[in-house]
Amino acid sequence: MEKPLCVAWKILSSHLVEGDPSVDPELGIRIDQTLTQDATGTMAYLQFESMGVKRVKTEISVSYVDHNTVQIGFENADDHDFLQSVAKKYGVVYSKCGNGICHQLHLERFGRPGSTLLGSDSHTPTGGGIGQIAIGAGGIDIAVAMAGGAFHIPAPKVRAIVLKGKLRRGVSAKDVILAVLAKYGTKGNVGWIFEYTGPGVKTLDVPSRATIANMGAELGVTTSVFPSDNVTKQFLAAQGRSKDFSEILPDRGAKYDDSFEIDLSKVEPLMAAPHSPGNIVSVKSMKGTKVNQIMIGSCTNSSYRDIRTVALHLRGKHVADDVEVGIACGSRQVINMLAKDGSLAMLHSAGCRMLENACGFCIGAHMSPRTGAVSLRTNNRNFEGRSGTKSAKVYLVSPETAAASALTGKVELPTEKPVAAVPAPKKFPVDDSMFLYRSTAGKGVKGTVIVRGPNIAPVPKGVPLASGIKGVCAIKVGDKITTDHIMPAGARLKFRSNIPEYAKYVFEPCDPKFHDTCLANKGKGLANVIVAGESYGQGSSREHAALCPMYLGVKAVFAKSIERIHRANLINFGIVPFVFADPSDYSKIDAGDAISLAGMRAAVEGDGRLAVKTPKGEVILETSLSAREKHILLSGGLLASL
Ligand code: MIC
Ligand code: SF4
Repeated sequence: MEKPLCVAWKILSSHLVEGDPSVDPELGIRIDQTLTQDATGTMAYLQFESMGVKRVKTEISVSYVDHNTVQIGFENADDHDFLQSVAKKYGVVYSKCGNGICHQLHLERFGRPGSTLLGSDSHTPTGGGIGQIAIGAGGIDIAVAMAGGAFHIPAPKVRAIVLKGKLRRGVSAKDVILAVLAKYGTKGNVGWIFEYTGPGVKTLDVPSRATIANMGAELGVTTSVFPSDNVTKQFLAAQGRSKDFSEILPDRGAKYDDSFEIDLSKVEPLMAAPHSPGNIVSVKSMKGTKVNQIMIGSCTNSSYRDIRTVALHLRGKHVADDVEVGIACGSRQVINMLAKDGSLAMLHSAGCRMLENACGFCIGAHMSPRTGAVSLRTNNRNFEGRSGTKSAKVYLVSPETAAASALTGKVELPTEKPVAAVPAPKKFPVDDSMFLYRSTAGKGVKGTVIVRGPNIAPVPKGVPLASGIKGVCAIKVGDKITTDHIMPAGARLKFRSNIPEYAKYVFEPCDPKFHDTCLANKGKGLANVIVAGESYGQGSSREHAALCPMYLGVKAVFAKSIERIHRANLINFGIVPFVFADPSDYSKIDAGDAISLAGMRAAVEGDGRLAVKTPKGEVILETSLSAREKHILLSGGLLASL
């Protein structure tokens, strides 16, 4: 790449192993670090095992346990044991359950400016807060990266988000990313990297930058990145990691494909109204709305800075009688700091329920609100039903708005009675005792036997794409179908390591009969097709949203548009991601319609154009595939293609 370069291209070009950004639509990059969490990790490691590689080949790979921590029944504990033994065997660092949430922990202890990080979780871009190119992907892509393979991204366009000024008291990083979401929404950003730059950047500490980068996932971008500057240097020094620091600033005159300026001093407290993180309204406009529940934490807002700010709001006061407040900190480090400075006592005394330092409420695995509740939450997604209560109205807010509202049980403006800013700590207390196998990282321990309880089922493999297939529309869904609709989490999360069992719940919130319909069609030799509207597969990186449909005989998705991670997961599991050449053709297909897929293999081999006959006439579909993607699809998925 030619200078002057922005931060994103500095890191990408130093990791480029395949493709030329000026001509190729797809690039391969070398991955330095990987992370997995337990809910996606079991599949990632099962797939890694089946690749026959002896040990991980990355600079560092970390296996976190933070999602499936409730342990009602044997399933979660089975998964933990499996993950621990795999980590030991293959040279992965294992973060024991109870250590904290993967993104917060990785930022604290491993994130290195200038490196690449690939994680089996869509909020992996949190690492952008420390100057990493950190990307979320499906588990099998992480397995490939752990085995030393490249990761492929569409050659990105980079948008500069130019920050100037300084946030007012009571306004914080969450409001900034909500302002970005207000401008760009949750769709139409596929293929972009958002790079934060400008004089306002230095006014934001690393946890605040991480909050912004984290929720970039909701924009649907490839990732978000901040420069690595003096603020980063101070953060790493305070974590005892000065050796990991390197300065990465944009070159003077760096070129961007687009830019947008935000004057931080003008940002208002904002909230995302039900049921989309892109549905932004001002807190002012909602002031006085009765609230039933307030949940604080998640990988977006669970740093010491965030929870200490909440404690300062609640100090010497009590939460309103008719509101329940739950707080989940991001890590043991955060909890230890809050214990030491008295914040924990302030929060307990104020009547907050202190939860485990895990994903919990964010994924509907704890404290689901009551029927029809208004729940204010500091996490990043408010998809319908994700809280575990379909009728609940979840609003995403900053910790400041959450805390101010907890006191009255109504939506309050945090700028009216702001608390003092929490200064960036000079020294964080470091305790790495729950990171196991650090000394054998990259080497592994010979003779380790992998522990496989009954919850660990073998991973299914796809079959090569046949020609002359007859298909049927197994389901027709609308716009913005998230991976939570396709493959629900919450109470179903414990089946992540058991595909035949988990597959029973595909599309449970949309059509509980989907599983039976698909198996019946499969029994008749028909291929299942999913028909969808805009932004199909928004949200998480869970490859189960492709793997379980593959298991049920789904061979193609016809959508108006498909989100980045989900599209990659579909290809990885041999499901062809088509878009309608004319979006109005969506109305020509209904559930149960016969669809001839006779030319699908030829379309994948050729230019990606497929004409299908439906009862309402011909429909033209398109898919734009790289040679690598064609090979995977024709083979029946990534695992089958190796
Ligand atoms: C999420 O926030 O939706 C999750 C749960 O963390 C997912 C991962 C998963 O489904 O296991 C994600 O963000 O990728
Ligand atoms: Fe966990 Fe929620 Fe973050 Fe996903 S978004 S990693 S469920 S805290």
